[in-house]
Amino acid sequence: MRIPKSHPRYESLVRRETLVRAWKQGIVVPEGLIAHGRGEAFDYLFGEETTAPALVAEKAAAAFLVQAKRPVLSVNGNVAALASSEIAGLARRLSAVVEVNLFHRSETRVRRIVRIMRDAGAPTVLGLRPNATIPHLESKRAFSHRRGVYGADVVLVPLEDGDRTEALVHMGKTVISIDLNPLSRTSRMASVPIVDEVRRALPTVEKFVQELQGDPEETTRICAEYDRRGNLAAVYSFLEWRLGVLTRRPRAKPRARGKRRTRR
Ligand code: PTJ
Repeated sequence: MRIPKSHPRYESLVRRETLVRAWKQGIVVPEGLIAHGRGEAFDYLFGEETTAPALVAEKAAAAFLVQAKRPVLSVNGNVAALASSEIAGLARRLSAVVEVNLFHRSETRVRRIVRIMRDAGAPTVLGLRPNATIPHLESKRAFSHRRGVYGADVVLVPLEDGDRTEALVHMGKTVISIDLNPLSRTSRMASVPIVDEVRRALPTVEKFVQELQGDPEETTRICAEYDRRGNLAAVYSFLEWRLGVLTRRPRAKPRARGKRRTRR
């Protein structure tokens, strides 16, 4: 479908079309379209902008990624469809491994997504022939790689499910999530929950990585001072404030139509 550029929701409609195309190509699963709708609903509440608390989390995420010895970026169908070049850019900057890790796993889908990530320029992309299993995880997300998520010290998990986030945290990893739903188990379990849209969050994290790579003192300070509870509380306060603003906004007066009524 051709979307006119003048449409007030052009960006959002293009993103939907991208996902539908990726679904037709067998990259995104139907459940991924549902997940996207949930994300969009939360993004409306945030005003479709990166909030101040999200920016703080994005800087903290960058600091943990810069300090990491074995950083790994996890990619699923939605992320490959929406943000392959952003993930590849971040992977290059960090010399990080990308692992394709799917909830609705099939070898065909993994192969397709590995190819997308390689074409986008990610230096090392794992996913096929997993050689490790994440403990206490019953879904197919458990299939992993020793050089990938399984062996990582810091893992970035955009659009994740709560089970794996919890399992990775229990393995002692620093888990950075990107999820527009601040109430999801992922956001509540992650070591650094970023509550922002994936395509807005990733370039911002990369920009902070670039800054912090030249500033080890500041990187150490941010990692030491980051307060995940305080940051999530700030996200909830932001939502409260925004809903309050929307409730109090005065209604526009209806325009008078036709003849003006004369007062008697
Ligand atoms: O490709 P697969 O097989 O690994 O499956 C991928 C999905 C996304 C279907 C799977 O991981 C899943 O079911 O995820 P959930 O549990 O629905 O969680 C996805 C979360 O991502 C939800 O909380 C959404 O609010 C959030 N989300 C959706 N779109 C975006 C988003 N967060 C940030 N940016 C988005 N564009």
